[in-house]
Amino acid sequence: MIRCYIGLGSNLDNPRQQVINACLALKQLPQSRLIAASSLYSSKPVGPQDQPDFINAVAAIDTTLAPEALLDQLQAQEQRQGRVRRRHWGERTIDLDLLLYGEHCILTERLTVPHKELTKRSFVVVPLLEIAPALSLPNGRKIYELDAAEDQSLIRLSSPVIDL
Ligand code: ROI
Repeated sequence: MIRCYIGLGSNLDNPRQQVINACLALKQLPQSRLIAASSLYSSKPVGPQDQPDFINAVAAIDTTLAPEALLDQLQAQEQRQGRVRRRHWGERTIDLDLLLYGEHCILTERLTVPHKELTKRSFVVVPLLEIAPALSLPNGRKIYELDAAEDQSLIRLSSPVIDL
């Protein structure tokens, strides 16, 4: 089993419910087990500012799916939730990003792991810290050492995503 971290984000069509539904879908993934889900966070958009705030969360799963098979599953769920993407760095119904796949570094046409923007984005780092405070990146860097971990602008909503 490989421990993987998945970032969830939405700012369209009832974002809170979109993130909850995606998290419920992670619970049903084949060859996998949902290990943890963070609280929901409200975050200001990174990218164009004339779009709604996002709801973000991070989940941990253990899986025996290969990286691209996992990516297929995540993209299929995005489609099931009617993902629309109106513009680059714009609003979206649901985004499911494979952030980390164990300690592996993966660079293929479809996949860059760790996720390129992971270390810069507080909407990923802060929920990640909540569920895996001691986590290190494949390069040995602790996530609590990242500048993005200090961002105070993220608002943690009281509700946890789902019961495990
Ligand atoms: N901004 C926030 N706050 N949260 C996201 O999940 C998110 N996702 C994106 C872009 C548009 C870059 N900005 C975001 O893909």
